Amino acid sequence: MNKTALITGATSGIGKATAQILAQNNYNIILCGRRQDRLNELEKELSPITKVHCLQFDVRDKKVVFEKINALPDAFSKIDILINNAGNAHGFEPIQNGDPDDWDAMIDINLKGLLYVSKAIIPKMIAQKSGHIINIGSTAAKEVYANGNVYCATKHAVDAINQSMRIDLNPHGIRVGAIHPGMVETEFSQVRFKGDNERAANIYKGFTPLKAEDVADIIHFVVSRPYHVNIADLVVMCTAQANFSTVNKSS
Ligand code: NDP
Ligand code: 8X3
Repeated sequence: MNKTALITGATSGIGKATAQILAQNNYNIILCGRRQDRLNELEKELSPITKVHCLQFDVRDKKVVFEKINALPDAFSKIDILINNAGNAHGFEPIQNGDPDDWDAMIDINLKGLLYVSKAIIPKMIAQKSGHIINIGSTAAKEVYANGNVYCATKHAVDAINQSMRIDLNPHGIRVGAIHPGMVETEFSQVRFKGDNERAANIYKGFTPLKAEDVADIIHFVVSRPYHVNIADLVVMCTAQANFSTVNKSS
């Protein structure tokens, strides 16, 4: 029987590319995101090759997250793989100039949203005595950088939650691991710079960043290992990047 993967943040970037590669490899997919038009478009693209179901919600909306996950149709109610991917950076300012609304957004989406979705699914995985949770962290989970403050804090928290989940779910035979990408050219910087697309594009000038497909390919590798193999923590950067501020722009 084909496995079912629920992917948050499937309307764009890493999440969308992951839905595409998993669909091509016979996983059933539950696509999550806020933008209904994007969900519809991707469902239309993937439906000819696999079973697809869309869940439209904002991960910050605790009540709706639980309602929608608990109301999944039978064909999608056994979730084998949860990919906690939804998230973004909002703003890029030194801490003294940061906008508290941006801080709320990052803490509520990147951290609390990940917890709500996980809490809605973990009891099902415990009952079925199997499951695989992949938490998308970042190199910002491993280092901090100027102006990254609260985004880095949320990703450090994802790193900590990932480790804690692995310990707490160990008795239940559930696999838990994080993937921490460096710079990936997606809509991420457009969101971080609030629609200043020129500034966003400049971030990736002069070198070859990771593509969403590169990360998706790794996610597919991770989920397709034999069940006794758990890739617990994986950091991936483009060759040009050594850390956030060390990027070889002549490569
Ligand atoms: P994108 O901006 O392309 O995608 C972000 C996704 O998250 C979208 O599908 C968006 O969907 C969803 N999302 C954002 N806010 C919410 C919300 N409140 N509720 C539900 N869904 C939400 O960025 P990426 O693909 O790059 O980012 C995916 C993950 O990878 C994030 O966790 C990010 O932090 C992480 N990451 C990204 C890196 C990069 O350089 N790009 C590097 C390291 C990690 P919608 O707007 O439709 O809700
Ligand atoms: C996103 C990548 O380098 O902006 O997590 O922190 S970075």
